[in-house]
Amino acid sequence: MSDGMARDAGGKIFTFGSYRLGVYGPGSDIDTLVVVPKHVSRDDFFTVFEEIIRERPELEEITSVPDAFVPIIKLEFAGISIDLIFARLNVSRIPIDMTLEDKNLLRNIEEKDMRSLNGTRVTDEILQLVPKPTVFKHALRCIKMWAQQRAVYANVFGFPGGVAWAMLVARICQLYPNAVSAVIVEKFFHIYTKWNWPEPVLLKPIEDGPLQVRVWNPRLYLHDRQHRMPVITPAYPSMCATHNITSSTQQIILSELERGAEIMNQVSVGKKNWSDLLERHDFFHRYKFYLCIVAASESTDEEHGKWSGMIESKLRLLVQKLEVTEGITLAHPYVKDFSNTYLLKDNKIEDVIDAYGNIQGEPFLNLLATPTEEDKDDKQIHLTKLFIGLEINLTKPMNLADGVKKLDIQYPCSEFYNLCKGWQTYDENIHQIQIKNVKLYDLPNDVYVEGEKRPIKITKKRK
Ligand code: 3AT
Ligand code: MN
Ligand code: MN
Repeated sequence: MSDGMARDAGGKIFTFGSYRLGVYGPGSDIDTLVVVPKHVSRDDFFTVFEEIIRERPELEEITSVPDAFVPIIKLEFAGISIDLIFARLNVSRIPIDMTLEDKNLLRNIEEKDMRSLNGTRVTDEILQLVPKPTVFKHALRCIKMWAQQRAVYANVFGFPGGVAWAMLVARICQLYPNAVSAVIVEKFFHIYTKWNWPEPVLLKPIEDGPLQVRVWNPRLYLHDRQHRMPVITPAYPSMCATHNITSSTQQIILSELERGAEIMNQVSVGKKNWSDLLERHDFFHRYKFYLCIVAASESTDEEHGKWSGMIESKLRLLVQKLEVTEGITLAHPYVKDFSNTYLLKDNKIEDVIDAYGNIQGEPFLNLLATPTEEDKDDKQIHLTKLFIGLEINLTKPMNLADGVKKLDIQYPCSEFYNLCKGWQTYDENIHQIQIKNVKLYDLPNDVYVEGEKRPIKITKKRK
């Protein structure tokens, strides 16, 4: 192809995610989609294009994952995190004024390309479907901040993620096209506390399309009928963005919405402030019993990331197993993990894992050194811990051996171990997993943020 022809064939960069929606913060990345005409291959993206980027002096870090579900190149470029994904369309030219809304663009393209296009197609449609984009953005910023503070923002752990919260806010904007952002936020809480779940939240009627792909349809698919709080993406093929919500996380989301509605009522009569709405959650004060799930590896940071990431992605399955365990009324997953790396020296790996995740182990852990640049090749252990808060009701007679009521979580835990150990690249010499019971007063110190006081046990003195 001549230079002139190549230039005419074009290509275009789109964005999606929080950057596209205009709700990014200091920690956000720029989610970017590169769209190319049919003569450019995905292979070119990961070879030719990647090399061009690698030669740039602004480049600080680069990781490419060509065989991911959505293949991606992650960059730190001039101090900015950028996620780059790629889609090749079945057209010979990509003009500069091209948009991606036409669903016929999805014809005769590969599945990976279709998945890559989805993020931009969804965010673009959301912005088109709200009456006043600026009102929407400001209201969404508030809801995002609320959801983060209240620990109900995390798709992997069974809460709505960024796209789902965006669509939930967008629907309220449609219902009140003339409202300002503060009113949208207030209506948000009032409408969703009264919503008739599992009635879906839709921004427009679900469309049919030209492809052999599944579109969300609870009448047709049992799977879709099981969605408890469906929030449906507008772009063809419509999907449910809240697939991961379980019975427990639904209960938690609903009670947070109730709290929000109540505070909004009080704000409107001047008894409370907006800052009360955005108060930090009390997850590590709220339950008497917690489970701490520890993922550990004796290998590289990157290897550990894969192992702990896999466990995180399966955590909601443990939550679902716990939910149906007798004596457990709620299994509440926390939305963040905590990680540490220690030099192993002469210590046994089992001892480190045993000490990790409760306050009793802290004196021992504090004696271990964390690796520096110098000893990065020495033997080290990477640890990640996750928490599930348990609400327990043992009023029903159960396991009455010795007349003592006891909660038995062996079965869900061993099922979870098996699930994790069934991972394709599981290696028992490298990967470890442990689930331990931790009582409220035994939680480790690092779960509390600066300025947050850990709960103190009030022991009644006998007179
Ligand atoms: P930040 O402001 O960047 O923290 P965000 O909403 O932009 O929030 P992300 O950058 O993590 O969040 O994700 C942007 C979009 O990329 C959301 C979703 O459509 C897609 N995405 C993110 N993670 C995955 C994933 N693991 N698999 C598929 N799509 C994903
Ligand atoms: Mn992003
Ligand atoms: Mn991203």
